Amino acid sequence: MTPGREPLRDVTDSEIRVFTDDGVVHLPGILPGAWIDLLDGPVDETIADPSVTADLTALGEDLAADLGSEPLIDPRTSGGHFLSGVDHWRHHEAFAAFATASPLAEIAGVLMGAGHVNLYEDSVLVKEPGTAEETAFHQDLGYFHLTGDRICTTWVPLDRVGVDTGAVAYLRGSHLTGTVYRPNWFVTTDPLPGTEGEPVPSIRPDDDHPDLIRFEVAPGDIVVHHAATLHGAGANLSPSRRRRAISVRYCGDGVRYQIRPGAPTKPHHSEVSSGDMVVDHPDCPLVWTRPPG
Ligand SMILES: O=C(O)CCC(=O)C(=O)O
Repeated sequence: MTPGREPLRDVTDSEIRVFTDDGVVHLPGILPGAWIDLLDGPVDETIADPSVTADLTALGEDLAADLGSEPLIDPRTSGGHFLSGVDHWRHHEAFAAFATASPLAEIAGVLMGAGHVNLYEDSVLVKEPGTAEETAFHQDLGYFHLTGDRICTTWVPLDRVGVDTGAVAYLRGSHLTGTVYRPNWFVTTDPLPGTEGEPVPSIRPDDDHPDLIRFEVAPGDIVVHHAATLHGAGANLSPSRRRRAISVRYCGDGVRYQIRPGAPTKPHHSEVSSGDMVVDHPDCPLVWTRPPG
């Protein structure tokens, strides 16, 4: 049976303020364990299937060989793989339930002060034990064909994650600058060909920077960041601990399509133009509406 939409607790006013001011907030103990249990098997199934998941470790090696790119590697470890896929909700019942009928959409809507929420996409992001690749600093907005303020990512860990196993690091307040940064390959800082935007500032997840923040998280916690917040993640230095996470990305009222050259497209993007309002569509469904009152 699919677990329900009820979170374990409400989002507090102070958490809404932190999200608004910092562009990221850690919500401990909010997601019922039944959702984690439901996703455990599907995530492993997904990363075992190369038709739906990319091996970003191999991609980094290919980019280094073909383009002379420099993968962002932590030399203290090797042997693990960074695996990632996108839009699993379109093909897999458990991912679809999680993205459309879990507490996530309401949590995103409340944090964004939205009247309604549409699903943009989901991603699986796994760093197996000994994964040397960092996640290059980037801003989600440059990958999304969207513009507006109410766009966010909910990062949901399936394992305990700390600094040594690939915690995500966020540049506090970076969502407030209005800058759109050029998307990169995730495992190198090279921009995706044909994309536009400002170059991402040179930051590594363990830089000693006063505004760089990371969270120790456990299953049941969620970290939500604004789509304009700069972030990246460390390597997984552990020889035995996995770092599995699912990101589900949402947008709310006031958000319009903005077709960004070179960024990855989805089927319905060919049917819309820059400036069109995001409305309910099978590829970008309405998943939450604020109750009256
Ligand atoms: O999990 C990671 O390594 C990066 C996550 C991320 O960049 C995202 O979900 O937007």
